[in-house]
Amino acid sequence: MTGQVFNWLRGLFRPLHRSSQHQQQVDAETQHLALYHLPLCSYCLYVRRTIWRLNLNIEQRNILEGQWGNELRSEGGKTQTPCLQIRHPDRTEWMYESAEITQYLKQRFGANSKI
Ligand SMILES: N[C@@H](CCC(=O)N[C@@H](CS)C(=O)NCC(=O)O)C(=O)O
Repeated sequence: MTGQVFNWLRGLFRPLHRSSQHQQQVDAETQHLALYHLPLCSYCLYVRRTIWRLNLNIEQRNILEGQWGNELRSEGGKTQTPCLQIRHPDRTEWMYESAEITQYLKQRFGANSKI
């Protein structure tokens, strides 16, 4: 019981560990994702923390820099952050809600995921 509590607590402060082969597989999948965000937005912070916890290499695009703000508005439809861009082979998906994004990432890349 104490061991379970300890593992749970440790998990809160350490990113998910994967074998290097598994991490490479995950890295290949996250190449198709990008997070449009603002550095001080609390919703973005929540998503960035999930990305850190899940040990994901996801490109982060600050909408105050370069073309990212314009691209988010013109292609995603609005400038709200956070927004996860998911590049499928045949289309690009723009996922806007922080709760939906974190749930999607946990399901796809969490400790109990198939990958
Ligand atoms: N319900 C959204 C709220 C996100 C939100 O309000 N983000 C702010 C920045 S912290 C924003 O983009 N505001 C501008 C807008 O909504 O157009 C979520 O949970 O992701």
